[in-house]
Amino acid sequence: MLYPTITPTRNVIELSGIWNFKLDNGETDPVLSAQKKLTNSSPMAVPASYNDIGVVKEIKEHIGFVWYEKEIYVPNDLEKQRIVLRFGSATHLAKVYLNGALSIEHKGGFLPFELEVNNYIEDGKLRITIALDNTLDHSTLPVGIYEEEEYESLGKVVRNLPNFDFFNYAGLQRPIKLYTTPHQFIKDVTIVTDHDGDHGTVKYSVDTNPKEGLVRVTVIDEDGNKVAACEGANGEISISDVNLWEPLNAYLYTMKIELINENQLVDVYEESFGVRTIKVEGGQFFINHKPFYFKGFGKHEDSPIHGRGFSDAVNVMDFNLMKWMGANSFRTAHYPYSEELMRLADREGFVVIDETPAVGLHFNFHATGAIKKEDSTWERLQTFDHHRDVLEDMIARDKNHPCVVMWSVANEAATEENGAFEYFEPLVELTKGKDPQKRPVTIITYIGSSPEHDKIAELVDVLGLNRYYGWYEHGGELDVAKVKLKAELEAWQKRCPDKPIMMTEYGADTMAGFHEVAPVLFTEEYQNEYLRINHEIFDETDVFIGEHVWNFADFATSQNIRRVNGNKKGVFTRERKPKASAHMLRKRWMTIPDYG
Ligand code: BDP
Repeated sequence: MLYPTITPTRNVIELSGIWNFKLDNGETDPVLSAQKKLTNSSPMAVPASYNDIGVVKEIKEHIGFVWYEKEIYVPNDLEKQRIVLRFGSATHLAKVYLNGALSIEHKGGFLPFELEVNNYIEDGKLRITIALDNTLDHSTLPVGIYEEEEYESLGKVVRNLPNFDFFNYAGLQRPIKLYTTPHQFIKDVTIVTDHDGDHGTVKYSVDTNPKEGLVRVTVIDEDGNKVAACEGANGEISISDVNLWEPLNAYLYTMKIELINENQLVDVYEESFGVRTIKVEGGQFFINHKPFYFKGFGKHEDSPIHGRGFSDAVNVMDFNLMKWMGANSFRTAHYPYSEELMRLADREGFVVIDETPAVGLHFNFHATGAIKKEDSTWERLQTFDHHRDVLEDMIARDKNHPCVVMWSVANEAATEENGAFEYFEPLVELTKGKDPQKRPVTIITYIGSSPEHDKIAELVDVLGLNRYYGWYEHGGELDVAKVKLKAELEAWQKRCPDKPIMMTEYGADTMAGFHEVAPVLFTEEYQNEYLRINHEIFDETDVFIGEHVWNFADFATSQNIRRVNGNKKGVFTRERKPKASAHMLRKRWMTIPDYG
Protein backbone atom coordinates (compact mmCIF):
# COMPACT_ATOMS: atom_id res chain seq x y z
CA MET A 1 0.00 0.00 0.00
CA LEU A 2 1.66 3.21 -1.17
CA TYR A 3 1.79 6.29 1.03
CA PRO A 4 -0.17 9.11 -0.66
CA THR A 5 2.03 11.84 -2.11
CA ILE A 6 1.57 14.61 -4.63
CA THR A 7 3.18 13.84 -8.01
CA PRO A 8 2.55 15.20 -11.51
CA THR A 9 -0.31 12.67 -11.84
CA ARG A 10 -1.62 12.53 -8.26
CA ASN A 11 -3.16 14.91 -5.78
CA VAL A 12 -3.60 14.78 -2.00
CA ILE A 13 -6.14 16.64 0.12
CA GLU A 14 -5.65 16.56 3.89
CA LEU A 15 -8.86 16.18 5.86
CA SER A 16 -7.31 17.08 9.20
CA GLY A 17 -9.03 19.74 11.28
CA ILE A 18 -12.30 19.96 13.13
CA TRP A 19 -14.80 17.14 12.64
CA ASN A 20 -18.24 16.66 14.21
CA PHE A 21 -18.19 14.20 17.09
CA LYS A 22 -20.57 12.51 19.46
CA LEU A 23 -20.69 9.54 21.76
CA ASP A 24 -22.97 6.68 20.89
CA ASN A 25 -24.63 5.42 23.98
CA GLY A 26 -26.27 2.52 22.27
CA GLU A 27 -29.56 4.34 21.75
CA THR A 28 -28.96 5.33 18.12
CA ASP A 29 -29.60 3.06 15.18
CA PRO A 30 -26.30 3.10 13.26
CA VAL A 31 -27.98 2.95 9.87
CA LEU A 32 -30.28 5.86 10.63
CA SER A 33 -27.52 7.90 12.27
CA ALA A 34 -25.35 7.68 9.22
CA GLN A 35 -28.17 8.47 6.79
CA LYS A 36 -28.66 11.99 8.00
CA LYS A 37 -26.35 14.57 9.48
CA LEU A 38 -25.34 13.94 13.07
CA THR A 39 -27.37 15.96 15.53
CA ASN A 40 -26.11 17.34 18.82
CA SER A 41 -22.51 16.81 17.86
CA SER A 42 -19.57 18.75 19.24
CA PRO A 43 -16.30 19.75 17.60
CA MET A 44 -13.42 17.26 17.71
CA ALA A 45 -9.85 17.62 16.49
CA VAL A 46 -8.54 15.13 13.93
CA PRO A 47 -5.97 13.66 14.22
CA ALA A 48 -6.14 13.20 17.99
CA SER A 49 -7.42 10.80 20.59
CA TYR A 50 -10.82 12.05 21.71
CA ASN A 51 -10.30 10.97 25.32
CA ASP A 52 -8.31 13.80 26.89
CA ILE A 53 -9.60 16.65 24.77
CA GLY A 54 -13.16 15.55 25.56
CA VAL A 55 -12.26 16.57 29.15
CA VAL A 56 -15.13 14.92 31.03
CA LYS A 57 -15.10 11.35 32.36
CA GLU A 58 -17.98 10.32 30.05
CA ILE A 59 -15.79 11.00 27.02
CA LYS A 60 -12.42 10.07 28.48
CA GLU A 61 -13.60 6.68 29.71
CA HIS A 62 -16.34 6.00 27.18
CA ILE A 63 -16.74 2.35 26.20
CA GLY A 64 -18.21 1.47 22.83
CA PHE A 65 -18.98 3.42 19.69
CA VAL A 66 -18.41 7.10 18.97
CA TRP A 67 -19.34 9.00 15.82
CA TYR A 68 -17.21 11.29 13.64
CA GLU A 69 -18.50 13.24 10.66
CA LYS A 70 -17.21 15.63 8.04
CA GLU A 71 -18.89 16.88 4.90
CA ILE A 72 -16.68 18.01 2.03
CA TYR A 73 -16.91 19.16 -1.54
CA VAL A 74 -14.85 17.12 -3.98
CA PRO A 75 -13.54 19.52 -6.66
CA ASN A 76 -14.97 18.63 -10.11
CA ASP A 77 -11.51 18.31 -11.61
CA LEU A 78 -10.63 15.47 -9.28
CA GLU A 79 -13.60 13.40 -10.42
CA LYS A 80 -11.76 12.54 -13.64
CA GLN A 81 -9.41 10.43 -11.55
CA ARG A 82 -9.70 7.60 -9.03
CA ILE A 83 -10.46 9.27 -5.72
CA VAL A 84 -9.36 7.34 -2.65
CA LEU A 85 -10.22 8.04 0.96
CA ARG A 86 -7.43 6.87 3.23
CA PHE A 87 -7.36 6.55 6.99
CA GLY A 88 -3.88 6.49 8.58
CA SER A 89 -5.66 4.50 11.29
CA ALA A 90 -9.03 4.37 13.07
CA THR A 91 -8.99 2.93 16.57
CA HIS A 92 -10.09 0.15 16.95
CA LEU A 93 -13.06 -0.95 14.83
CA ALA A 94 -14.37 1.39 12.13
CA LYS A 95 -17.54 1.45 10.04
CA VAL A 96 -17.31 4.08 7.36
CA TYR A 97 -20.49 5.49 5.77
CA LEU A 98 -20.32 7.68 2.67
CA ASN A 99 -23.37 9.83 2.06
CA GLY A 100 -25.18 7.40 4.35
CA ALA A 101 -24.10 4.12 2.74
CA LEU A 102 -21.94 1.68 4.69
CA SER A 103 -18.85 1.45 2.50
CA ILE A 104 -16.10 -0.27 4.46
CA GLU A 105 -15.46 -1.87 7.85
CA HIS A 106 -11.99 -2.21 9.31
CA LYS A 107 -10.75 -4.00 12.39
CA GLY A 108 -7.50 -2.96 14.11
CA GLY A 109 -6.55 0.49 15.32
CA PHE A 110 -3.00 1.05 14.12
CA LEU A 111 -2.76 0.43 10.39
CA PRO A 112 -4.07 2.30 7.35
CA PHE A 113 -7.00 1.33 5.17
CA GLU A 114 -8.59 2.97 2.16
CA LEU A 115 -11.41 2.79 -0.36
CA GLU A 116 -12.29 4.29 -3.72
CA VAL A 117 -15.06 6.84 -3.31
CA ASN A 118 -15.98 8.04 -6.84
CA ASN A 119 -19.30 6.21 -6.84
CA TYR A 120 -20.37 7.66 -3.52
CA ILE A 121 -20.07 11.34 -4.43
CA GLU A 122 -23.45 13.09 -4.80
CA ASP A 123 -23.76 16.60 -6.26
CA GLY A 124 -20.03 17.05 -5.78
CA LYS A 125 -20.33 16.30 -2.07
CA LEU A 126 -19.23 13.55 0.24
CA ARG A 127 -20.47 13.21 3.80
CA ILE A 128 -18.04 10.98 5.65
CA THR A 129 -19.54 9.43 8.78
CA ILE A 130 -17.57 7.01 10.88
CA ALA A 131 -18.71 4.83 13.74
CA LEU A 132 -15.70 3.83 15.83
CA ASP A 133 -15.65 1.21 18.57
CA ASN A 134 -12.89 1.14 21.20
CA THR A 135 -13.96 -2.14 22.80
CA LEU A 136 -11.21 -4.70 23.34
CA ASP A 137 -11.77 -8.39 23.97
CA HIS A 138 -10.19 -11.81 23.47
CA SER A 139 -10.29 -11.47 19.70
CA THR A 140 -8.83 -7.98 19.32
CA LEU A 141 -5.25 -6.76 19.28
CA PRO A 142 -4.40 -5.45 21.76
CA VAL A 143 -6.29 -7.84 24.01
CA GLY A 144 -8.84 -6.61 26.53
CA ILE A 145 -11.29 -8.03 28.99
CA TYR A 146 -14.93 -7.09 28.62
CA GLU A 147 -17.22 -7.41 31.66
CA GLU A 148 -20.81 -6.47 32.43
CA GLU A 149 -22.38 -6.44 35.89
CA GLU A 150 -25.94 -5.67 36.98
CA TYR A 151 -26.60 -3.59 40.09
CA GLU A 152 -30.09 -2.93 41.33
CA SER A 153 -29.30 0.70 42.10
CA LEU A 154 -26.95 1.41 39.19
CA GLY A 155 -28.24 -0.76 36.39
CA LYS A 156 -25.67 -2.25 34.03
CA VAL A 157 -22.02 -1.49 34.79
CA VAL A 158 -19.69 -2.14 31.86
CA ARG A 159 -15.94 -2.56 32.17
CA ASN A 160 -13.45 -2.83 29.39
CA LEU A 161 -10.13 -3.56 31.02
CA PRO A 162 -7.07 -3.33 28.81
CA ASN A 163 -4.84 -6.40 29.32
CA PHE A 164 -1.82 -4.05 29.21
CA ASP A 165 -0.90 -0.84 31.00
CA PHE A 166 -1.09 1.96 28.39
CA PHE A 167 -4.28 4.00 28.25
CA ASN A 168 -6.72 2.68 25.66
CA TYR A 169 -6.76 5.89 23.62
CA ALA A 170 -9.13 5.86 20.65
CA GLY A 171 -10.46 7.99 17.83
CA LEU A 172 -9.20 9.16 14.47
CA GLN A 173 -5.63 9.40 15.70
CA ARG A 174 -3.74 9.70 12.42
CA PRO A 175 -4.12 11.84 9.30
CA ILE A 176 -7.05 11.21 6.97
CA LYS A 177 -6.52 12.01 3.33
CA LEU A 178 -8.34 12.09 0.07
CA TYR A 179 -5.96 11.34 -2.76
CA THR A 180 -6.22 10.74 -6.44
CA THR A 181 -4.53 8.47 -8.95
CA PRO A 182 -5.14 8.00 -12.64
CA HIS A 183 -7.46 5.09 -13.49
CA GLN A 184 -4.46 3.16 -14.73
CA PHE A 185 -2.08 3.44 -11.81
CA ILE A 186 1.00 2.27 -9.93
CA LYS A 187 -0.32 0.10 -7.15
CA ASP A 188 2.76 -0.98 -5.24
CA VAL A 189 6.53 -1.21 -5.32
CA THR A 190 8.86 -3.57 -3.49
CA ILE A 191 12.52 -2.73 -3.01
CA VAL A 192 15.35 -4.97 -1.81
CA THR A 193 18.90 -3.67 -1.65
CA ASP A 194 22.37 -5.14 -1.31
CA HIS A 195 25.92 -3.84 -1.56
CA ASP A 196 29.44 -5.05 -1.99
CA GLY A 197 32.18 -2.50 -1.49
CA ASP A 198 31.19 0.64 -3.41
CA HIS A 199 28.69 -1.19 -5.52
CA GLY A 200 24.98 -1.14 -4.60
CA THR A 201 22.23 -3.26 -6.13
CA VAL A 202 18.54 -2.51 -6.00
CA LYS A 203 16.02 -5.19 -6.91
CA TYR A 204 12.57 -3.79 -7.50
CA SER A 205 9.17 -5.00 -8.50
CA VAL A 206 6.34 -2.66 -9.50
CA ASP A 207 2.70 -3.67 -9.43
CA THR A 208 0.32 -1.74 -11.69
CA ASN A 209 -3.42 -1.85 -12.19
CA PRO A 210 -4.22 -3.10 -14.76
CA LYS A 211 -1.03 -5.02 -15.40
CA GLU A 212 -0.23 -3.33 -18.70
CA GLY A 213 1.93 -0.49 -19.96
CA LEU A 214 5.63 0.17 -19.70
CA VAL A 215 7.29 0.79 -16.33
CA ARG A 216 10.29 3.07 -16.25
CA VAL A 217 12.35 3.37 -13.09
CA THR A 218 14.93 6.06 -12.36
CA VAL A 219 17.06 6.26 -9.24
CA ILE A 220 17.82 9.79 -8.09
CA ASP A 221 20.37 10.74 -5.42
CA GLU A 222 19.98 13.33 -2.66
CA ASP A 223 21.33 16.08 -4.92
CA GLY A 224 18.73 15.36 -7.55
CA ASN A 225 21.12 13.60 -9.97
CA LYS A 226 19.94 10.56 -11.90
CA VAL A 227 22.27 7.73 -10.95
CA ALA A 228 20.66 4.75 -12.69
CA ALA A 229 17.62 3.76 -14.71
CA CYS A 230 15.84 0.63 -15.82
CA GLU A 231 12.76 -0.45 -17.76
CA GLY A 232 10.27 -3.15 -16.88
CA ALA A 233 8.01 -4.00 -13.97
CA ASN A 234 10.75 -6.05 -12.34
CA GLY A 235 14.45 -5.45 -12.49
CA GLU A 236 17.79 -4.99 -10.85
CA ILE A 237 19.61 -1.68 -10.81
CA SER A 238 23.27 -1.07 -10.03
CA ILE A 239 24.51 2.01 -8.23
CA SER A 240 28.22 2.70 -8.37
CA ASP A 241 29.89 4.66 -5.56
CA VAL A 242 26.84 3.91 -3.52
CA ASN A 243 26.00 5.93 -0.41
CA LEU A 244 24.73 3.60 2.28
CA TRP A 245 21.85 4.16 4.67
CA GLU A 246 23.66 4.08 8.00
CA PRO A 247 22.32 4.46 11.55
CA LEU A 248 22.04 8.20 12.32
CA ASN A 249 23.67 8.89 8.97
CA ALA A 250 20.91 8.12 6.57
CA TYR A 251 21.27 8.47 2.84
CA LEU A 252 18.02 8.23 0.93
CA TYR A 253 17.70 7.64 -2.77
CA THR A 254 14.45 8.29 -4.60
CA MET A 255 13.00 5.71 -6.92
CA LYS A 256 10.94 7.53 -9.53
CA ILE A 257 8.48 5.15 -11.14
CA GLU A 258 6.73 6.12 -14.36
CA LEU A 259 3.93 4.17 -15.96
CA ILE A 260 3.68 4.71 -19.70
CA ASN A 261 0.89 3.57 -21.98
CA GLU A 262 0.83 4.13 -25.73
CA ASN A 263 3.72 6.57 -25.37
CA GLN A 264 1.75 8.65 -22.85
CA LEU A 265 2.92 9.16 -19.29
CA VAL A 266 0.03 7.80 -17.25
CA ASP A 267 1.20 7.75 -13.63
CA VAL A 268 4.21 8.81 -11.59
CA TYR A 269 5.10 7.77 -8.04
CA GLU A 270 8.23 8.35 -6.01
CA GLU A 271 9.40 6.04 -3.23
CA SER A 272 12.46 6.87 -1.17
CA PHE A 273 14.70 4.03 -0.06
CA GLY A 274 18.07 3.37 1.51
CA VAL A 275 20.72 0.91 0.46
CA ARG A 276 21.52 -1.25 3.47
CA THR A 277 21.71 -4.88 4.52
CA ILE A 278 20.69 -6.70 7.72
CA LYS A 279 21.90 -10.06 8.98
CA VAL A 280 22.00 -11.97 12.26
CA GLU A 281 24.95 -14.30 12.63
CA GLY A 282 27.17 -15.68 15.36
CA GLY A 283 25.42 -13.83 18.16
CA GLN A 284 25.65 -10.47 16.41
CA PHE A 285 23.26 -8.16 14.58
CA PHE A 286 24.82 -6.82 11.40
CA ILE A 287 23.81 -3.66 9.59
CA ASN A 288 25.84 -3.15 6.43
CA HIS A 289 28.07 -6.10 7.40
CA LYS A 290 29.09 -4.42 10.68
CA PRO A 291 27.95 -5.49 14.19
CA PHE A 292 25.38 -2.99 15.42
CA TYR A 293 24.62 -2.12 19.08
CA PHE A 294 21.06 -0.92 19.81
CA LYS A 295 20.95 2.10 22.17
CA GLY A 296 17.57 3.63 22.78
CA PHE A 297 14.07 3.08 23.99
CA GLY A 298 10.82 1.31 23.97
CA LYS A 299 8.53 4.22 23.09
CA HIS A 300 4.85 4.99 22.90
CA GLU A 301 2.86 7.32 20.70
CA ASP A 302 1.74 9.39 23.67
CA SER A 303 1.79 13.06 24.55
CA PRO A 304 -0.26 15.51 26.60
CA ILE A 305 -3.48 16.75 24.94
CA HIS A 306 -3.05 14.66 21.75
CA GLY A 307 -3.11 11.35 23.64
CA ARG A 308 -2.08 8.85 20.98
CA GLY A 309 -2.86 11.42 18.26
CA PHE A 310 -0.30 12.09 15.58
CA SER A 311 1.81 15.22 15.93
CA ASP A 312 4.78 16.10 13.73
CA ALA A 313 5.97 18.49 16.44
CA VAL A 314 6.09 15.73 19.06
CA ASN A 315 7.84 13.34 16.68
CA VAL A 316 10.50 15.85 15.64
CA MET A 317 11.16 16.79 19.26
CA ASP A 318 11.37 13.16 20.40
CA PHE A 319 13.85 12.38 17.64
CA ASN A 320 15.94 15.43 18.55
CA LEU A 321 15.96 14.37 22.21
CA MET A 322 17.03 10.86 21.25
CA LYS A 323 19.81 12.23 19.04
CA TRP A 324 20.93 14.49 21.89
CA MET A 325 21.24 11.41 24.09
CA GLY A 326 23.21 9.33 21.62
CA ALA A 327 20.30 6.91 21.11
CA ASN A 328 20.28 5.22 17.72
CA SER A 329 17.13 3.10 17.82
CA PHE A 330 13.69 2.42 19.26
CA ARG A 331 10.92 -0.15 19.27
CA THR A 332 7.40 0.79 18.20
CA ALA A 333 5.96 -0.57 21.46
CA HIS A 334 3.22 -1.81 21.34
CA TYR A 335 1.70 -1.22 17.88
CA PRO A 336 2.83 0.02 14.46
CA TYR A 337 3.43 3.78 14.61
CA SER A 338 2.25 6.33 12.04
CA GLU A 339 3.64 6.24 8.51
CA GLU A 340 4.77 9.83 8.94
CA LEU A 341 6.93 8.82 11.91
CA MET A 342 8.42 5.89 9.99
CA ARG A 343 9.32 8.19 7.12
CA LEU A 344 10.98 10.55 9.58
CA ALA A 345 12.97 7.64 11.06
CA ASP A 346 14.14 6.73 7.53
CA ARG A 347 15.35 10.25 7.06
CA GLU A 348 16.99 10.66 10.46
CA GLY A 349 18.62 7.23 10.41
CA PHE A 350 16.87 5.79 13.46
CA VAL A 351 16.94 2.02 13.58
CA VAL A 352 13.45 0.65 14.28
CA ILE A 353 12.08 -2.60 15.64
CA ASP A 354 8.58 -2.66 14.17
CA GLU A 355 6.02 -4.23 16.50
CA THR A 356 2.47 -5.48 15.91
CA PRO A 357 -0.34 -4.52 18.32
CA ALA A 358 -0.13 -8.03 19.81
CA VAL A 359 0.08 -7.13 23.48
CA GLY A 360 -1.89 -8.59 26.36
CA LEU A 361 -1.89 -12.16 25.01
CA HIS A 362 -1.61 -13.52 28.49
CA PHE A 363 -4.17 -14.49 31.09
CA ASN A 364 -1.75 -15.64 33.84
CA PHE A 365 0.58 -12.67 33.75
CA HIS A 366 1.88 -12.67 37.29
CA ALA A 367 2.27 -16.42 37.58
CA THR A 368 6.03 -16.44 37.15
CA GLY A 369 7.97 -19.66 37.15
CA ALA A 370 6.01 -22.87 36.61
CA ILE A 371 2.49 -22.01 35.49
CA LYS A 372 0.14 -22.59 38.37
CA LYS A 373 -3.13 -20.94 37.48
CA GLU A 374 -5.02 -21.70 34.32
CA ASP A 375 -2.50 -22.91 31.77
CA SER A 376 -4.91 -22.03 29.04
CA THR A 377 -4.16 -18.66 27.44
CA TRP A 378 -3.85 -20.22 23.99
CA GLU A 379 -7.14 -22.06 24.29
CA ARG A 380 -9.00 -18.96 25.40
CA LEU A 381 -7.54 -16.40 23.01
CA GLN A 382 -9.21 -15.88 19.64
CA THR A 383 -6.61 -13.55 18.16
CA PHE A 384 -4.85 -15.77 15.66
CA ASP A 385 -6.66 -14.76 12.45
CA HIS A 386 -6.48 -11.08 13.28
CA HIS A 387 -2.84 -11.44 14.31
CA ARG A 388 -2.08 -12.94 10.90
CA ASP A 389 -3.91 -10.06 9.19
CA VAL A 390 -2.10 -7.30 11.09
CA LEU A 391 1.28 -8.92 10.46
CA GLU A 392 0.56 -9.04 6.74
CA ASP A 393 -0.72 -5.47 6.69
CA MET A 394 2.19 -4.15 8.75
CA ILE A 395 4.73 -5.77 6.44
CA ALA A 396 2.85 -4.56 3.36
CA ARG A 397 2.96 -1.02 4.77
CA ASP A 398 6.53 -1.00 6.09
CA LYS A 399 8.48 -3.43 3.88
CA ASN A 400 10.48 -0.73 2.05
CA HIS A 401 11.50 1.34 5.08
CA PRO A 402 15.26 1.24 5.56
CA CYS A 403 14.70 2.14 9.23
CA VAL A 404 12.95 -1.18 9.90
CA VAL A 405 15.57 -3.79 10.78
CA MET A 406 13.51 -6.35 12.69
CA TRP A 407 9.87 -7.37 13.17
CA SER A 408 8.45 -7.93 16.63
CA VAL A 409 5.54 -10.37 16.35
CA ALA A 410 4.28 -9.81 19.90
CA ASN A 411 5.07 -8.26 23.28
CA GLU A 412 4.97 -10.31 26.47
CA ALA A 413 2.62 -13.03 25.31
CA ALA A 414 2.18 -16.25 27.30
CA THR A 415 5.24 -17.72 25.64
CA GLU A 416 5.87 -20.03 28.59
CA GLU A 417 2.49 -21.75 28.30
CA ASN A 418 1.60 -24.86 26.35
CA GLY A 419 0.34 -23.91 22.94
CA ALA A 420 2.67 -20.91 22.49
CA PHE A 421 4.97 -22.65 20.01
CA GLU A 422 2.03 -23.83 17.92
CA TYR A 423 0.49 -20.34 17.95
CA PHE A 424 3.68 -18.51 16.99
CA GLU A 425 5.38 -20.90 14.58
CA PRO A 426 3.04 -20.10 11.64
CA LEU A 427 3.20 -16.39 12.42
CA VAL A 428 6.99 -16.33 12.35
CA GLU A 429 6.94 -18.30 9.09
CA LEU A 430 4.42 -15.87 7.65
CA THR A 431 6.57 -12.90 8.64
CA LYS A 432 9.63 -14.40 6.99
CA GLY A 433 7.63 -15.39 3.94
CA LYS A 434 5.97 -12.02 3.43
CA ASP A 435 9.00 -9.82 4.06
CA PRO A 436 10.85 -9.33 0.78
CA GLN A 437 13.94 -8.20 2.73
CA LYS A 438 13.87 -11.28 5.01
CA ARG A 439 14.58 -9.25 8.13
CA PRO A 440 15.15 -10.95 11.49
CA VAL A 441 12.12 -11.70 13.65
CA THR A 442 11.69 -11.50 17.41
CA ILE A 443 8.96 -12.17 19.96
CA ILE A 444 9.50 -10.05 23.07
CA THR A 445 9.20 -12.04 26.30
CA TYR A 446 8.54 -11.27 29.97
CA ILE A 447 10.19 -12.78 33.03
CA GLY A 448 7.80 -15.74 33.29
CA SER A 449 9.20 -16.92 29.96
CA SER A 450 12.44 -17.94 31.64
CA PRO A 451 15.11 -20.08 29.99
CA GLU A 452 13.56 -23.05 31.81
CA HIS A 453 9.94 -22.44 30.75
CA ASP A 454 9.99 -20.46 27.51
CA LYS A 455 8.56 -22.29 24.49
CA ILE A 456 9.48 -20.00 21.60
CA ALA A 457 13.17 -19.05 21.80
CA GLU A 458 14.04 -21.44 18.99
CA LEU A 459 11.62 -19.62 16.65
CA VAL A 460 13.25 -16.19 16.87
CA ASP A 461 16.45 -14.67 15.51
CA VAL A 462 17.01 -12.39 18.50
CA LEU A 463 15.98 -12.94 22.13
CA GLY A 464 14.12 -9.77 23.07
CA LEU A 465 13.91 -9.70 26.87
CA ASN A 466 11.78 -7.38 29.01
CA ARG A 467 13.28 -7.80 32.48
CA TYR A 468 12.74 -5.70 35.58
CA TYR A 469 15.27 -7.08 38.08
CA GLY A 470 15.52 -4.31 40.64
CA TRP A 471 11.95 -3.13 40.04
CA TYR A 472 9.16 -5.73 39.84
CA GLU A 473 11.68 -8.37 40.96
CA HIS A 474 13.83 -7.43 43.96
CA GLY A 475 12.78 -3.79 43.96
CA GLY A 476 15.08 -1.95 46.36
CA GLU A 477 17.56 -4.86 46.39
CA LEU A 478 19.86 -3.93 43.58
CA ASP A 479 22.62 -6.33 44.69
CA VAL A 480 20.29 -9.30 44.46
CA ALA A 481 18.82 -7.96 41.23
CA LYS A 482 22.27 -7.99 39.66
CA VAL A 483 22.93 -11.58 40.63
CA LYS A 484 19.55 -12.71 39.28
CA LEU A 485 19.91 -10.86 36.00
CA LYS A 486 23.37 -12.29 35.45
CA ALA A 487 22.14 -15.81 36.20
CA GLU A 488 19.29 -15.50 33.74
CA LEU A 489 21.47 -14.17 30.94
CA GLU A 490 23.90 -17.05 31.50
CA ALA A 491 21.06 -19.54 31.38
CA TRP A 492 19.92 -18.10 28.05
CA GLN A 493 23.41 -18.43 26.64
CA LYS A 494 23.42 -22.08 27.68
CA ARG A 495 20.03 -22.74 26.12
CA CYS A 496 20.63 -20.79 22.90
CA PRO A 497 24.36 -20.37 22.35
CA ASP A 498 25.07 -17.84 19.62
CA LYS A 499 21.59 -16.32 19.69
CA PRO A 500 21.87 -12.53 20.17
CA ILE A 501 20.27 -11.16 23.33
CA MET A 502 18.79 -7.71 23.57
CA MET A 503 17.22 -6.04 26.60
CA THR A 504 14.06 -4.68 25.00
CA GLU A 505 12.70 -3.28 28.29
CA TYR A 506 14.25 -2.44 31.64
CA GLY A 507 13.21 0.50 33.77
CA ALA A 508 12.09 1.91 37.09
CA ASP A 509 9.16 4.21 37.88
CA THR A 510 10.58 7.59 38.81
CA MET A 511 8.76 10.70 39.95
CA ALA A 512 10.63 13.68 38.49
CA GLY A 513 11.88 15.76 41.41
CA PHE A 514 11.86 12.97 44.02
CA HIS A 515 15.31 12.77 45.58
CA GLU A 516 17.06 10.89 48.39
CA VAL A 517 20.74 10.50 49.28
CA ALA A 518 20.34 6.74 49.37
CA PRO A 519 18.67 5.34 46.25
CA VAL A 520 15.04 4.73 47.21
CA LEU A 521 12.31 3.43 44.91
CA PHE A 522 10.67 6.18 42.80
CA THR A 523 13.54 8.68 43.24
CA GLU A 524 15.74 9.93 40.41
CA GLU A 525 18.74 8.46 42.28
CA TYR A 526 17.14 5.01 42.20
CA GLN A 527 16.45 5.15 38.48
CA ASN A 528 20.11 5.99 37.90
CA GLU A 529 21.37 3.21 40.16
CA TYR A 530 18.93 0.74 38.64
CA LEU A 531 20.14 1.55 35.14
CA ARG A 532 23.78 1.45 36.25
CA ILE A 533 23.63 -2.06 37.72
CA ASN A 534 21.78 -3.34 34.66
CA HIS A 535 24.48 -1.85 32.45
CA GLU A 536 27.22 -3.51 34.48
CA ILE A 537 25.74 -6.90 33.70
CA PHE A 538 25.02 -6.06 30.05
CA ASP A 539 28.64 -5.05 29.58
CA GLU A 540 29.85 -8.40 30.90
CA THR A 541 27.58 -10.43 28.61
CA ASP A 542 28.67 -11.90 25.28
CA VAL A 543 26.17 -11.94 22.42
CA PHE A 544 24.51 -8.86 23.97
CA ILE A 545 23.39 -6.62 21.12
CA GLY A 546 21.58 -3.75 22.73
CA GLU A 547 19.64 -1.91 25.40
CA HIS A 548 16.23 -0.25 25.10
CA VAL A 549 15.23 1.52 28.28
CA TRP A 550 11.55 1.44 29.22
CA ASN A 551 10.39 4.11 28.50
CA PHE A 552 11.46 7.16 26.54
CA ALA A 553 8.88 9.31 28.36
CA ASP A 554 6.26 8.93 31.08
CA PHE A 555 2.96 7.92 29.50
CA ALA A 556 -0.72 7.68 30.27
CA THR A 557 -2.16 4.46 31.62
CA SER A 558 -5.58 3.38 32.74
CA GLN A 559 -6.35 3.87 36.43
CA ASN A 560 -4.61 1.30 38.54
CA ILE A 561 -3.14 1.28 42.05
CA ARG A 562 0.26 0.38 40.56
CA ARG A 563 0.28 3.61 38.53
CA VAL A 564 0.42 7.13 39.96
CA ASN A 565 -1.53 8.89 37.21
CA GLY A 566 0.49 7.14 34.51
CA ASN A 567 3.57 5.02 34.01
CA LYS A 568 6.57 7.00 35.29
CA LYS A 569 9.40 4.90 33.91
CA GLY A 570 10.20 7.66 31.43
CA VAL A 571 13.69 9.04 31.13
CA PHE A 572 11.78 12.19 30.20
CA THR A 573 8.57 13.37 31.80
CA ARG A 574 5.47 13.27 29.64
CA GLU A 575 6.18 16.96 28.86
CA ARG A 576 9.66 15.90 27.66
CA LYS A 577 11.72 17.38 30.52
CA PRO A 578 14.79 15.27 31.33
CA LYS A 579 15.08 13.33 34.57
CA ALA A 580 18.61 12.80 35.96
CA SER A 581 18.75 9.49 34.07
CA ALA A 582 18.65 11.31 30.71
CA HIS A 583 22.00 12.92 31.49
CA MET A 584 23.41 9.66 32.88
CA LEU A 585 22.35 7.67 29.81
CA ARG A 586 23.66 10.37 27.53
CA LYS A 587 27.12 10.03 29.10
CA ARG A 588 27.04 6.27 28.56
CA TRP A 589 25.61 6.22 25.06
CA MET A 590 27.87 8.96 23.76
CA THR A 591 30.80 6.65 24.46
CA ILE A 592 29.30 3.46 23.01
CA PRO A 593 29.74 3.43 19.24
CA ASP A 594 26.84 2.37 16.98
CA TYR A 595 29.05 -0.32 15.57
CA GLY A 596 31.14 -2.29 18.03
C1 BDP B 1 6.00 -4.50 30.54
C2 BDP B 1 5.17 -4.07 29.35
C3 BDP B 1 5.00 -2.57 29.23
C4 BDP B 1 4.74 -1.96 30.59
C5 BDP B 1 5.94 -2.24 31.47
C6 BDP B 1 5.78 -1.66 32.86
O1 BDP B 1 5.70 -4.60 28.15
O2 BDP B 1 3.97 -2.28 28.31
O3 BDP B 1 4.48 -0.60 30.52
O4 BDP B 1 6.12 -3.62 31.59
O5 BDP B 1 5.20 -2.34 33.70
O6 BDP B 1 5.35 -5.55 31.13
O7 BDP B 1 6.19 -0.54 33.08
